[in-house]
This record gives sequence, structure tokens and C-alpha cells, in this order.
Amino acid sequence: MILVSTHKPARFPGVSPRLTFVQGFTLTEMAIVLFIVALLLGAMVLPLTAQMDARDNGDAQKTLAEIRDALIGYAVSRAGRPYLPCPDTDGDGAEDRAGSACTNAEGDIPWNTLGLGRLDPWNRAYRYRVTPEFSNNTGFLLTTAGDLRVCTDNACGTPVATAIPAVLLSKGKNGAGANANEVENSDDDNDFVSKDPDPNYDDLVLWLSPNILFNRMVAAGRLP
Ligand SMILES: [Ca+2]
Ligand SMILES: [Ca+2]
Ligand SMILES: [Ca+2]
Repeated sequence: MILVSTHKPARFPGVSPRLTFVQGFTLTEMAIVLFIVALLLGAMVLPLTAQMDARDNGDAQKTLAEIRDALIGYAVSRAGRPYLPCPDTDGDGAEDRAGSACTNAEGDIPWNTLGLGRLDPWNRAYRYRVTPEFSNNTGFLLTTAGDLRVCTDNACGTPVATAIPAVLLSKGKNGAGANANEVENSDDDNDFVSKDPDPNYDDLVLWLSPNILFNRMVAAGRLP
């Protein structure tokens, strides 16, 4: 809203021009409005991507937790002493076991054996590594120690967890990244990195704590 004089300057001194309010926008006002709209649109588009990423990450975390529960359910339901399933190493979703031991300590989640967790939100298989002493079908005891470690970086100066029976992993939106912390999660050894996401790290790592596993076996009457 602006004030505009609708009359020519007064011809006679002492008589001031009459002022009238005129409805409408000046170019400056239009520019300000457009600028604000552009700001708002920009502010909406970025969070939309962030929201979708957050939703996918949340879905993956939820599925990883369900897979972890399914591992415990698998162990509880064994006929003899409890043991964990082997990884799937040939892509058919069934665990790959050669005799009493796993063909490999690491592979994809045996989604068909467990009944869930075929692909993560980015259409890649969830990964799974298990300590051989926990996956041998001779079964584990309350004294069995895991051989996996979870650390906050690839140097692993401060392990978050040690003696872990099994680790579950989604490689996140960027897949197996080239960053050293992500490489640590794809190098087929006993160490994994779990940390807050950054521009070069988006892996999601979940592990099966020996205390939870043992507690559930005792509660189910399967151990000792
Ligand atoms: Ca298989
Ligand atoms: Ca990743
Ligand atoms: Ca590693």
C-alpha cells in the first residue's frame, strides 16, 4: 500500500494536494514477494529429499532390527543346541552350509531362511557376518565368544563393541563408498564401523549383542 498524490500540485500557495490511498503492488513489492516465494520453494525442495532419505534410513533400521530378532528366533528354534544361520553366498536367500560349518562367514542375509529382509530400500541385499563358533550347527554355549568388533572409525582405536556373534549391515544410499570407514564395512574381515552419517559415510550397522542372545536363550530354556 502506497500513498500517491492524485492531483496536480496546488496552484495556490497554502492549498495542499489531496492524497488518496491506492490499492495494488509496486514493482518493488512484487519483487519482494517473488523473492520470498522463491526462498520458500527452495526451503521445501531440499528438506523433501532429506525427508525421503530419512524415511529410507528409518525403514532400513527397522528391517535390520527385525532381522536381528529373526536371528534369535532361528537360534531358539534349533532342534539341538542353538546356533545362528549361515550367510547366503549364492543369492538364493537360503543359508549356505557345508556340513556343520558355513561356506563363508560373510554374505547376504539368508532372507529365505529367515523369512524377511531380502533387499534394503536402495535395492541391495542386507549383509551379514557371523562368528563361526556361533553358526556351526554343533551349537554355542554361554561361554562362546564372538570374534567381531564394531568401531567408530576404521582405525578402531575405540571399539564400540567386541566379541560380537553377528553383525548386520545395509550399505546405505551410496552403496559401498570409497571412504575408508565404508571400505572397512566391505573388506570381508572381523571389524566394522558404525558412526553418525556424514557426506562420505551412510552405512547402517547393527549387531547382535552376546548378552541379548544369551539372555534370550536362557529365557527360552535353550541354554545352559
Ligand atoms: Ca544360498
Ligand atoms: Ca554406504
Ligand atoms: Ca572390515
